[in-house]
Amino acid sequence: MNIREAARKPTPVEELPRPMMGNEAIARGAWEAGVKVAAAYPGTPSTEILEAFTEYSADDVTAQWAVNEKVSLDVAIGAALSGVRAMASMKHVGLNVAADALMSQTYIGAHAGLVIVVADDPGIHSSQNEQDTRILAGFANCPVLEPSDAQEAHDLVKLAFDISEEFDTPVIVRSTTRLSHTRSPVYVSPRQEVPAKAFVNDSQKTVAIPLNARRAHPKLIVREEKLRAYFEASPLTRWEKGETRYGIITHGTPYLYVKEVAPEVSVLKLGASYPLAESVVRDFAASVDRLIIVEELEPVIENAVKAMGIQCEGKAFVPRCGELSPEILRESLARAGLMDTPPAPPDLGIMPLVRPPVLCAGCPHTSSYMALRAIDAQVAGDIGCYTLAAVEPLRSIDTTVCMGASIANAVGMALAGTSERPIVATIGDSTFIHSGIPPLIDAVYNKADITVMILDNKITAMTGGQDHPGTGRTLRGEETHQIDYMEICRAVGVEWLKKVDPYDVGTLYRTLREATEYKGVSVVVGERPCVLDPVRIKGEPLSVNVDNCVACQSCMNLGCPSITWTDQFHEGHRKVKIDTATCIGCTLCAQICPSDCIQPVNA
Ligand SMILES: Cc1ncc(C[n+]2csc(CCOP(=O)(O)OP(=O)(O)O)c2C)c(N)n1
Repeated sequence: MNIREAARKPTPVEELPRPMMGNEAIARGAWEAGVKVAAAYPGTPSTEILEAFTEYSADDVTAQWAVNEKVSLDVAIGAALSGVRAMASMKHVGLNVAADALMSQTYIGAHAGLVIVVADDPGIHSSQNEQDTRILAGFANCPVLEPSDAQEAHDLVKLAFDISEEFDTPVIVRSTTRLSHTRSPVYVSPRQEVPAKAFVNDSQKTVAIPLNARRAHPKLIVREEKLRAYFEASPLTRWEKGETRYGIITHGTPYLYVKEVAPEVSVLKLGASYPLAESVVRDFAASVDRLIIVEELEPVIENAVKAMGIQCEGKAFVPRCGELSPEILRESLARAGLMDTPPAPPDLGIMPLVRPPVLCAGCPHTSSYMALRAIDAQVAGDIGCYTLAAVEPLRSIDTTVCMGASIANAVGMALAGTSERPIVATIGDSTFIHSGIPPLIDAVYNKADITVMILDNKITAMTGGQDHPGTGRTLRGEETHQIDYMEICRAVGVEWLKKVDPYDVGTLYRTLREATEYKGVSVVVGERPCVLDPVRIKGEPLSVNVDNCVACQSCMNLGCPSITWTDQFHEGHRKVKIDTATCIGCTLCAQICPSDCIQPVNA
């Protein structure tokens, strides 16, 4: 019996599989498993998991955006301890935010099923690092299941709920960008209603005080051994017999690359990478002449196998950074002398156009960063679409560390006293709610001398436009209380506070200059909705009167993708034009044009 047969219960009602993205399959699997509560904070590549729950009835599952990942996990924990199946989903760096809860919850247990889906981003397609969740999971003694495709993602999420309840532990299901965002066929089943249990009602178990934690820690280690025995006997650990000249232990999506590149060799597929199915690994190792570990990112399996005293090779040939692919695996196995070096791809003599990511035409963040550059601010940035202002032509962000870091980074910069420039923290609305409020309190409390600019575009734009408490709408589009940033700032003691429209360039410049001249914490809220959400905003486009253009190229400093070069010159400098199909008529370029040559098309 393979994993699919083990996990697929009852018999599927649909004979034909549905094409599903990994993230949709994860939500479907959770829904089928009877999940009652699902919470998440958006983050690529995990965002669509929670969004997919809107396909299902709110009577089946309450799915909601949390303000950050820790809150999402805490909500799921509360629900599981209250007796219903619950899930939190997040991107890999989200688990850092939720780690405090995870580290104690593995001591406490799950009661009803508690599943945490974490989507890693090998290759850093859309993240600030490429950390490997398996390390944090091992650190927390939390079992990890690793699907290879959408069907397994669906099946393993269901199985994860069963494991969680049977072993009384949270279970992590680890996805990656490739799996989360790839569509493949999935056989689905009906929902299984799981009766709610009573609230756990055992404070010795659920109150993490030293006395209880001291008792829980040894139990956690016993549980790890039970889980190991379970994975050793489980179809999750699949030995596919083949040639034994060398054998490969692998996991997750790399399994698919192994089957493509070396279909003839013996493979041990680990559907659970923590704890390791030790006895099977030993038998497998003894059955092959050379043991190769093919894993994406860190040598987690390799180190565990070596710690068992078994000789194996992995990261000596397989890259530790970046995403694997069949091509990279072929090169790795060639480096190990296990196959011929693949021929170099033919030189087609053409290079794909290099297109760096840019802020959208009309993005309200653009003028804020132009203004900050103009006043020569030292800018502690944060994470969001606006991070693109770190590169040319806006090039006005000096640091970006992680979500919510900007304000406290600015406090530190001001304390260091090494800069003559005004210190400004810039932070998006969603990020401010995620983790910007405590550092603002800290700044006021410690009498910092900084300016904070909240870039309120009324959406979580970076991850595709999710609602949050500042939009006044829930995941399912219902109206709810809408946060007022001015009120929050006043409540924490900010005394210099102004709201501006980033499309009003003159007022924006003046306000930022005044704010930075203030001694203490000043806050500027730049309020203007994202041009892409909820519907693409499009006003009357602008055009350049080329005859009047003096080629000063000031408008080019906006980095607006609608402004392009012409073949005409003025005193040796190239003139510009506006692509009216993409221009949304924000007028930022017209406002900064010194020769007044930019006007609405129909003016
Ligand atoms: C801990 C963590 N969670 C989630 C993300 C993914 N992420 C990056 S920026 C961002 C929020 C962006 O929204 P906002 O601050 O409103 O800025 P915008 O993109 O709208 O300009 C999110 C959710 C992340 N990088 N780190």
